[in-house]
Amino acid sequence: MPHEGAARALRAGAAGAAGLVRRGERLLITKVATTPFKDQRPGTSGLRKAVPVYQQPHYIENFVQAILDVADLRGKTLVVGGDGRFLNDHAIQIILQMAAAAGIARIVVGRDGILSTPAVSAVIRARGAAGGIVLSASHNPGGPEGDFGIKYNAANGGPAPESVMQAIYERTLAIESYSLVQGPDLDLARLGETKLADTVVEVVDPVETYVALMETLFDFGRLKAFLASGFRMRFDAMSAVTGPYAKAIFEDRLGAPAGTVLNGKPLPDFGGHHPDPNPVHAVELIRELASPGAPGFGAASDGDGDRNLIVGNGLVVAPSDSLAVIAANAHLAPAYAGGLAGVARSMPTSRAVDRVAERLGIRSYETPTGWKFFGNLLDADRITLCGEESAGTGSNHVREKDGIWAVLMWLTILAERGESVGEILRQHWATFGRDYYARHDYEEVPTEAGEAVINGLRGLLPGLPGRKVGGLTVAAADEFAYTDPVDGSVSQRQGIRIFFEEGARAVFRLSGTGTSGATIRVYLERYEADPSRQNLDSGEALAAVAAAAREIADIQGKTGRAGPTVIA
Ligand code: VG1
Ligand code: CO
Repeated sequence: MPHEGAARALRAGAAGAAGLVRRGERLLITKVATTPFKDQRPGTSGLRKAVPVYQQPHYIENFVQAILDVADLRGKTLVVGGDGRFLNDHAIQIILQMAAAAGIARIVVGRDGILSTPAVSAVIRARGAAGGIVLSASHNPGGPEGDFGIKYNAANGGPAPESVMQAIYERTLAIESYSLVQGPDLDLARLGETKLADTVVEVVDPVETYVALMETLFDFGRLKAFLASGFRMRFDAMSAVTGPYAKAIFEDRLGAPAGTVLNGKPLPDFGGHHPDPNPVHAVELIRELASPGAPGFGAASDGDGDRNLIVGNGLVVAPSDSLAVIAANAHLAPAYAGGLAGVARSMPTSRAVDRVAERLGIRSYETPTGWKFFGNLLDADRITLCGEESAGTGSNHVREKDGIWAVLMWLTILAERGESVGEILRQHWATFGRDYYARHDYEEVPTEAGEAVINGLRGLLPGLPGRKVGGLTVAAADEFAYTDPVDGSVSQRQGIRIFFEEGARAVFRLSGTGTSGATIRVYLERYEADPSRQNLDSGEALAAVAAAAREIADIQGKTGRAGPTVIA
């Protein structure tokens, strides 16, 4: 019995397609006529849309065919997996059938269609695959009313570069047909190999390769002894993909007691929650860590396992600070004991990691938002660590950000230093200064209003230097553009930056992952070198720069919004 998608495709094929084009003993490729969708332009991280958009006939197939046409994977190996959200299993069967029709030699797929984003990256690299398809809308909610997404990763294990994603988009605008091998759904619950036409489909344990990689980076014996000594932690998998990974690592390998991993079963709708590890959606974990007798370390990851949140007793570590602390302490983990080649951060990420790099005498690169911009720097060994303010940190072990890796890094730092999360953070600030940081999001504003804010700021740029706003003076202002130092490719219009003389900065950009209207992101930071002023509430510390940003951008005038919908 063909699954719904194939049945739909076959009906569509009967209606107006070229029909069956090749008939072999076990090979039956169906070519289905289709017409382009105009909205399949990938954003910051693949093609992310509301589930009903993806449920339109041909929608998944068109985009997958565009990937297969551009990537040319004939005779090669492809890795496929996702975060288990609604549509994951349906889309995976379509991808298998289409990949077989495209002549891919071997498809490595996680059991039950499950692989976290960093695990896909690890498997691509371990298996020498030519690429991977990741099914996820990351931290966006799932379920029939939620979001779905398709990402394409290249042979280095990382998100395909902009030029490839642009070519895929252009292909979606010209597509006239797609091809698939008909057949019943494959059983993805059983490990091992089956064949779909001439293609080998290999179902693998989603956790194994990833856990083996972590064991090469960290001293598991040391961490196990630390947890056995009575140190307690909590990991909130948010009913998303990291549950099985976290249980295998923290409970099975490192011996933390059962129950250390919360919400450890991946659910198609994430239990109705946002699998977003931020202070709003991880509020229960934060509350538990603040209660008397709580464990000393809390962490959470997102839908697809690439983000992380680090929580101490009564405090949450800002992701930009976490990147800086990891950079300053990386030598404590075996894989990084020899030092770092360099570090990188996305432009809106605070400059805290730059201060560490300066002290270490290594280079800090500033890239546009999105992990794909770190790939070349990692491949060329210019950097070892990188991260983003949006709760992503990672290293050269894969080419994605990696939530559990960051947690193991922090656990290592806690074990080696024997201090609390709060003590480590305060000492870091005392040494390097503190970069107070916040992001204000204005979600679901009309697209034109979002563009009006950015266009308005662009027009103001030449006149901004010297302007005094709410007690601050603009020192410089520009629109960020990036020239990749490895391949020379240029990415324009990556965000408006306003620098103030008082050590503050405001950055404005539009989100490239939202699925309805525009989301304006305003990133605020202010440097404080004086330890006696490093324990302010960050809202208070950033009040002046927030007010200046609001006034300069005239967000209220252009959008009608008096304030942000989310403060992260
Ligand atoms: C957001 C974050 C960005 C991150 C991207 C994908 O993009 O800001 O830092 O790389 O999400 O992360 P945007 O364009 O909405 O600001 V994930 O974990 O959602 O794949
Ligand atoms: Co994610």
